[in-house]
Amino acid sequence: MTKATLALLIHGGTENWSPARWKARFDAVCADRAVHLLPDLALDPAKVGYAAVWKPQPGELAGFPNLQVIFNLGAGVDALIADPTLPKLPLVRVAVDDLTRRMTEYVVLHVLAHHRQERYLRDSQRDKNWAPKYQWPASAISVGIMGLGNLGADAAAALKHLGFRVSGWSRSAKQISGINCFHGGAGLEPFLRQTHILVCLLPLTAATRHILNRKLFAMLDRTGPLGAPVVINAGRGGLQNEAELLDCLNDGALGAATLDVFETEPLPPDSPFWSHPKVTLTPHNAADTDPDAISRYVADQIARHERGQPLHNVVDMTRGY
Ligand code: NDP
Ligand code: OXD
Repeated sequence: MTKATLALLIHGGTENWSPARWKARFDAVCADRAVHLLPDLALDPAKVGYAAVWKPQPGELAGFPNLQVIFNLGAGVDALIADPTLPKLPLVRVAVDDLTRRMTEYVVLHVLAHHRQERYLRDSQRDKNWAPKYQWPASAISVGIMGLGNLGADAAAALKHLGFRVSGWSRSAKQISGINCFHGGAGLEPFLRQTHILVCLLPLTAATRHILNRKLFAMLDRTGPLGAPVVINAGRGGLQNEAELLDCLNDGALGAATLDVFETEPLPPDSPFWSHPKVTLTPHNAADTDPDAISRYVADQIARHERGQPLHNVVDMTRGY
């Protein structure tokens, strides 16, 4: 029997999102299944059973009468959920070790950069200034992670291993060995009050939009060795109120920020974040989705589905993640 076709719909515009590269990887792992890159006028829409997508335009997934499952090629599904034309089918998101490890690398890199005073040291090198500052132990710094899902929990474990005091905040209650866990509305303030470096790995939902704002920053602990609280956001740009974030950096409510994500991406050239002296900026590549790892993940999930087994990591449309 001919297997249902997998349609690939990829808009990205960056090196990692080369449609041809993704097609080659999917061809390799779906050897007995037709894989088509959309748009493809020669493709019979009735043959498409699965779609693997990155940033589809509204309406692009309509018109496939036999579509069964949509696979998002990333972890964050906010843009897909916001599309009212999205077919009402299981939507599967990425949750693979490869992506998780990449995010943990990013979080560790930037927590360490703040903790080890990288900005001061690079400035000192430029100025030929041999003036070491006291180096606090990691145990003097409390890192608070918003979001204790696949990414947050792994980053928390790595930071704990390095000796930081680590806490986390999630929607539901959790018990994670060595991590001080808070949850829900009531847990937010106590979580913030003891946090020096705030790492945001939340999904963007109606409940989390603009959660990173002045009121929240004002609750962070200012008494730590870094002098003022630091924010690292690698979740989504819509989590931060950018005007308030800038004001807080300018007036000292925040000491520094590392930002991988922005409300408008690519970040416009006139954005003040580009040249802000307290901002370390990366172009939404904290954790790239790797075509090798993700194509295998999707192929495995399709095989499970066709054996009648449940799909993993299906998005809960009511929660929004
Ligand atoms: P998960 O769904 O595994 O985890 C999400 C976490 O956020 C959970 O702990 C969840 O709580 C918590 N959460 C959600 N809503 C709330 C809320 N209202 N209040 C408190 N906690 C909440 O997601 P991942 O860890 O896989 O990914 C997180 C996000 O990271 C993605 O949605 C995406 O936006 C972003 N991302 C960014 C990348 C980048 O390169 N910059 C790459 C990959 C992902 P609970 O556990 O109780 O459900
Ligand atoms: C993702 C991302 O959601 O790259 O995977 O942001």
